[in-house]
Amino acid sequence: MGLEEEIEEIETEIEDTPYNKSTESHIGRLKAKLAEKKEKLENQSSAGGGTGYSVEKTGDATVALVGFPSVGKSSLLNSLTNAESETGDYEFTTLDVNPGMLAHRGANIQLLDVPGLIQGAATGKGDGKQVLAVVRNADLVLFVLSVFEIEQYDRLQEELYNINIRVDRDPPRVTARRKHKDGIRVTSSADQDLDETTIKEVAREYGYVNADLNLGEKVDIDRLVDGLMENREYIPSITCVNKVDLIDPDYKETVDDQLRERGLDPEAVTFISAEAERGLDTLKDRIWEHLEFIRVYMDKPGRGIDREEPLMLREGATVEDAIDKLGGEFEERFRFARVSGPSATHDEQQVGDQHVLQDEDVLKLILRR
Ligand SMILES: Nc1nc2c(ncn2[C@@H]2O[C@H](COP(=O)(O)OP(=O)(O)OP(=O)(O)O)[C@@H](O)[C@H]2O)c(=O)[nH]1
Ligand SMILES: [Mg+2]
Repeated sequence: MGLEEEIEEIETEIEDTPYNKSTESHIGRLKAKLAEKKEKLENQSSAGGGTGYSVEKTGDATVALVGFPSVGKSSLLNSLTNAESETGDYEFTTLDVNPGMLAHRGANIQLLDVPGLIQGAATGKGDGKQVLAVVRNADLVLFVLSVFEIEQYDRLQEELYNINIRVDRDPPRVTARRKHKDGIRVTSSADQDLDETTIKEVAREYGYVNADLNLGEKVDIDRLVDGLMENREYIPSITCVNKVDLIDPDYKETVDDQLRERGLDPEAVTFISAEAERGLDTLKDRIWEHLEFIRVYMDKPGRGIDREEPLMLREGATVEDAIDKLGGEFEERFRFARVSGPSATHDEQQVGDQHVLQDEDVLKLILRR
């Protein structure tokens, strides 16, 4: 039996097993096994040589446009950036990942026009899976929906979930530390619905024999599995609705309802027309805001503080990240840094490379000769 059949069989068994206390640990074991098999399958298919879809990350952040064929992803890329991605009134016009650069509020934002999502993409049929793999490296997912096909949102979520992308979720607060003896010990700072037996079964399925397992939140089986796996990507998202030039104003109410049904707040969703160039400034602002940039002003020897062209970093960035971004010889010659501004306790505070920077800090690097 091939891996794919095995996966299908386990999936069917999970579906057919009613969920209750007496089956919980069995289901837990099955889900753990399923995750493992899926990972194996993924490794097999990515070992099969060049994907042809790897795109180098450039700029200050990367955003992936994710949507079904013909919703207007390429049109949007073209109207937001300098790129010229082919557009067409037939499906699957775009077959490669096309990058474009959006310069907005001091940041260079790389947008990736990802080919239209296809049915079964995440199971590796067609090229869908490799295409979606590009999304894993993005800093933000921009879902593109057509105003008449809001229900596609469900499918997009599902496909990303299946390739281990967790959209709009923080990583589970689950840690597992291997030991040499004493079996699996579970500690938890939250009340758990799951039985300790189930939790241990799942951990054991992952090859933990002796380990301290700490749960910092209430988990269900899926979250627990995610917490034990290392290949999950946690990426924030925003959603836009395209082709609004085609609807009557009255129809907007219907669209709003369809969005709400999916847990989307119509106010937070951006209504645009890539073709009539409507809503694009709002969309740019929202992309910028969700990327959580911070501006760091470099204090350069002999030249003073450069407030014109701040270094664009992301929230949580350290001095080390700043050095990385600057490139060149700074890394080798770095001794320490002096920081003034929001992250500093006082002006010119001396810090090391692990110091976390904040928006509008002034940074001076002290280098070896
Ligand atoms: N009326 C209207 N048509 C649009 C808009 N945006 C795109 N279109 C049209 O929709 C069709 C598909 O647009 P594309 O940009 O090629 O769509 P895509 O999502 O890149 O499609 P694939 O590459 O096949 O995945 C084209 O005929 C566009 O002219 C819009 O805002 N309004
Ligand atoms: Mg396209």
